[in-house]
Amino acid sequence: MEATRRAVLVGGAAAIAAAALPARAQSITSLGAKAAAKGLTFGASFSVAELDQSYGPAYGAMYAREARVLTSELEFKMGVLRPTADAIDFAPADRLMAFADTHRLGLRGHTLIWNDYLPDWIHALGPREAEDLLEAHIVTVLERYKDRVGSWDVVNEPIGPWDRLPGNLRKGPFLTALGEDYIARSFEIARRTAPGLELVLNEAQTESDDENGATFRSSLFGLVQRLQDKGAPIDAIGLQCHIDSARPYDFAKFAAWVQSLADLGFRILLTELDVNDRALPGDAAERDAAVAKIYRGFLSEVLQVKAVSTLTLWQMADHTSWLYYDAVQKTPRALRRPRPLIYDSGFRRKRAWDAVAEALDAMPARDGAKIR
Ligand code: 9MR
Repeated sequence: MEATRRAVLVGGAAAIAAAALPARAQSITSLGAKAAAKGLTFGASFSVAELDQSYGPAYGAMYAREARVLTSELEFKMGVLRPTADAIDFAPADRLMAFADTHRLGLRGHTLIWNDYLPDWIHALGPREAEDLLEAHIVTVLERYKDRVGSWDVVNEPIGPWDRLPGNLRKGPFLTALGEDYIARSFEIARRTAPGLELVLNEAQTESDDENGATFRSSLFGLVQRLQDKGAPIDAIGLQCHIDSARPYDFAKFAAWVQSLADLGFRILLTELDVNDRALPGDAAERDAAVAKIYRGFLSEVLQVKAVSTLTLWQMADHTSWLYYDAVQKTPRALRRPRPLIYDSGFRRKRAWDAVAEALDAMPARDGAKIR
């Protein structure tokens, strides 16, 4: 019964073939299984709206096969949950829970508090109202989902050097209302509301070996130390890792910095890995090889850091990437489309899949991992 239902959901010969394999042979070929064998959690961001596309069944099957944890790409964002001041729309998040339940997948919540991508009504709030919303929002969402979503990006992207504020903090209604304290406050509310959840501070743009990367690294490091001094209950630091082929990188140097962050006493999550291929060759095969090389180079260094406990990609198939949607919107007629991920738009594994698989096979096991 189970095999039949799965095969129907997948809707493809590949899945029927996979269902016929013995359990071990089947699981060892997935990235989720490879990572789990070393004590690392592997997954990707997921959008329930993709399930409604013609390719929805193949999309769902890919996650069921490869991932052990899903990150909500949109479903917990304030723009989706709180489109207006007096309504909360839990339907997309509930649908995500249902998908994860069906496939027995873990969940990461992204994100509770973010000073960006907010509906206009939140930007219009006064400081007192923003403070009240911060508390009410964290409590409401965690009360509802705490038993199901074990890890949360409590605060996303606190750093924004372009705003030229003290500490290079990113401006927005929550910073305006509470100053830097909005961050510690968010973590305290989350811990108080739902002890036992993994509480993560998530940040972008720390990876590149240029001035921008250096600014993000030092600003984040300083912020994290100040938060630690205050006793803010932060369990882990999330590093997004949107690698951009147009920027310079020194992955060994970056890994050393990740280790220094871990040495402060944090677990590290690589939360949004993908590779922007904009500076790579036009030819798709050549580009796929170059993208794979970047995945390999990056992961072979960063996964050496044993404090890295989770690796999540930002989507898994090229055509569902934010980079792809962005490109379609900006250049609707262009023939070239981004190929930033490990599956192509026909849900075929790309060379980047092999690169990730090899890096997972080669990395050291995490402490306490049960090697099978
Ligand atoms: O991929 C997400 C895209 O579909 C949304 O329009 C956008 C705004 O909500 O957010 C994108 O995801 C971002 C994530 O939430 C935070 N880090 C950067 C991600 C890519 O922009």
